[in-house]
Amino acid sequence: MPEAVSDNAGSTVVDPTRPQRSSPARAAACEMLEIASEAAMRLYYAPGACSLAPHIVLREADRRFDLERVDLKTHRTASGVDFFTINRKGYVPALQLDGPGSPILTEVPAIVQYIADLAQDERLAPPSGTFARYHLQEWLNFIATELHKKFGLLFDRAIPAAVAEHVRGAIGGRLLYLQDALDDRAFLMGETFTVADAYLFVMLQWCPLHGIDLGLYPNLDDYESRIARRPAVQAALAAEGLLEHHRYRRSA
Ligand SMILES: N[C@@H](CCC(=O)N[C@@H](CS)C(=O)NCC(=O)O)C(=O)O
Repeated sequence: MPEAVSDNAGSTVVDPTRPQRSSPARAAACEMLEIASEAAMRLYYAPGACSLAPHIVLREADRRFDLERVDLKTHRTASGVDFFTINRKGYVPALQLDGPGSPILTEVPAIVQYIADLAQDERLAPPSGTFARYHLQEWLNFIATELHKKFGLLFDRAIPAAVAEHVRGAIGGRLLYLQDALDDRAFLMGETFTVADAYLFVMLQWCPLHGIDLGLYPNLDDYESRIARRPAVQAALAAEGLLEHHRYRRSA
């Protein structure tokens, strides 16, 4: 993995080492993605939030990027900027494509696909227009709507206990589906880690926070553990200060 360097503003800079996998479809797509071809992107994140998914993907793709932390209570960034001026929706992640004043991309599924396309790495996302790409989007949408949105309710301490219990049950049903899906494959799309796995990994980190025992879903438990060992994932967890809290870290 490239070495990460932190500055005093809560930013991290990662040295570039780009994969060279390419295809004609990829090359065509990348012509439209020139905007951030070599520039350092900036990911606005909060530790352990869904922004961890694009953070992992940036590292898997060996992209050069800066990290800037956002305080989700005050909506201020580490450098003191009102985060609503960066993302009018006020939530992380937000990816600034090319330095101050450049376009901002939001929404996890859009950001992770953008990074994969820039990296020209067909391991992270199949080429646009292929059936496999729609299959990847099927997973991203499933994670966003069937897991992420439901977990969002559980993070809201104001919801009544009975509603929380109902939501936990609904999440459990989706985890059961994933448990079955992972019966015959290592990752959601098959034998290769994709951006959908980065997103699902983050959802699985939230299970123990809400009393959901991953041990009830052995395939998912193994999957989480396998992904956690990836160098890019370890680096992202470390950069967000999460390594010591990670559920699979065991003391000697
Ligand atoms: N639909 C958004 C959801 C993003 C989201 O829920 N972000 C949470 C953290 S996981 C957040 O920043 N919440 C704070 C807020 O909404 O003010 C996406 O896919 O990016």
